[in-house]
Amino acid sequence: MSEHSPHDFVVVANRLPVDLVTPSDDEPPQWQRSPGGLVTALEPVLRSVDGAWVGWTGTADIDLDPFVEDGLTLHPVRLSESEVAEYYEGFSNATLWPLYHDALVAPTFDRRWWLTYREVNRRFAEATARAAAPGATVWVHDYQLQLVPRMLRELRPDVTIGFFLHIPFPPPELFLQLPWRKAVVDGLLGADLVGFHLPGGAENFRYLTRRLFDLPSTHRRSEGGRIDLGTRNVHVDAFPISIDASGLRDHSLEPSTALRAKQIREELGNPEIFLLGVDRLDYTKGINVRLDALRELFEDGALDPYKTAMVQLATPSRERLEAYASLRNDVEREVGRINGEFGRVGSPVVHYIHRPVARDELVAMYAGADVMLVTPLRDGMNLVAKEYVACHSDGKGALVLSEFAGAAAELRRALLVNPHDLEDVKNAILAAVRSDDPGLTRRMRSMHNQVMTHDVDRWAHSFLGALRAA
Ligand code: ADQ
Repeated sequence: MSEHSPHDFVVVANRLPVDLVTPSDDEPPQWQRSPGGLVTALEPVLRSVDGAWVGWTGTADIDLDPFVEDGLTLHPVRLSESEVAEYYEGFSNATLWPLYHDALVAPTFDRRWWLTYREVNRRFAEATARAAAPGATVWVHDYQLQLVPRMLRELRPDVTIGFFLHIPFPPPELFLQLPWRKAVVDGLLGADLVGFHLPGGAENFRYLTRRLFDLPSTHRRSEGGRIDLGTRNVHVDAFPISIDASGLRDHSLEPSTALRAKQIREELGNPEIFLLGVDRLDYTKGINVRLDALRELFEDGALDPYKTAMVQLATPSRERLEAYASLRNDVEREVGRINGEFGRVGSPVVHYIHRPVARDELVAMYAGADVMLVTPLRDGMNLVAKEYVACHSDGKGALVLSEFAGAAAELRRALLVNPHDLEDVKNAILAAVRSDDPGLTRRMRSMHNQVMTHDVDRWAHSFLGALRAA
């Protein structure tokens, strides 16, 4: 089948699963697969039903026809420079992102951004309508595209539409601040199934449909929520996302991983305790929470800085936004402060890397770290916590995990902390560094089993199964 003929299964996401990269000035740009969990989960489904993927290339002002890359049919959506600023950086990342994450940073409400968000959502809906075969199944992803389900249903009443939100769906009193709240809820109600990471998100959404549109709904444990629109029903439920757990476990068990993990420890100066943080540099991730806790533990004399090393990987993210630039300053100041007070020549305490790290290196870090610090102030799920656990079939290591990460609902045996309570975080770190504690091994084994049996494949199938049933 050619890339121009319609497809029975279509994934719609802000970004395509490939990035346009230019290796050097003399070479033409090439497509590189971005190996995210979503692609890993959906690739087999896409291949088995001859599916297509609709999304933006990540570069402004590129006009491309649908094309096939590595066997996947891709339908690029064009965004202009100003649309990137208003739809993506503006409404998506400076309005919705902070609003949905407890308004940790004040959301900006800008009417222009909203109009552009609507316009771009329409373009995605139109591209999807062209890509979908009669009666196709369409799976729309995330907060950038909440109006697509309604717009697509108007264009193509024959298709089945699922929507999944990757970030938290906020409590009603926060969501109701949004001047365009009715339009967003109505946009989502265009879907047959709306999925969230947690039951709380689904409940918040169901409450809002009652409050804003007076829609009756029911909830049963076995079948989730059902909102009655009169002419049809919209199903809402929780589907906690996961990772390619066995792929990651196998990677962690390769001899080259063990070798690299040992080298990393040596490069860190063979510390007794190796702590790790891995995040996008985002204000929701609570990077300073763990740095503050660590500094205080050194100040109190509870931890010895000469025997401790921490690696903080922080991928650059949304750098043109003010809140992100100022977060970067704060994190870098705190890293400098700790190293200034407690580091020695040739051996800093905190090793901070503001770059994405290759997968092999990341897995070696996960496998080698004694303690993983995951302390977001709010996080939809947090895949890093699950990735660390998948790399510990050996039962070693300890996970300090924020109660405000979606992952805490499944990883109940982590050392759970309230990231707003610094004493709580410090105590958990102290409990985590007791590597001779057999209780830590029991915790890790139980979490490892949980992650191995609840992988991303199971997530995708459970969502698509529910969509078929809806
Ligand atoms: P994110 O906010 O991006 O995702 P997360 O779930 O932790 O957060 O995923 C980050 C991914 O990037 C992980 O796979 C991690 O390995 C990788 N990564 C992070 N830093 C890296 C680095 N320095 N080098 C290489 N790789 C790095 C959003 C939501 C989450 C939700 C996911 C999936 O905010 O809550 O879990 O979507 O739904």
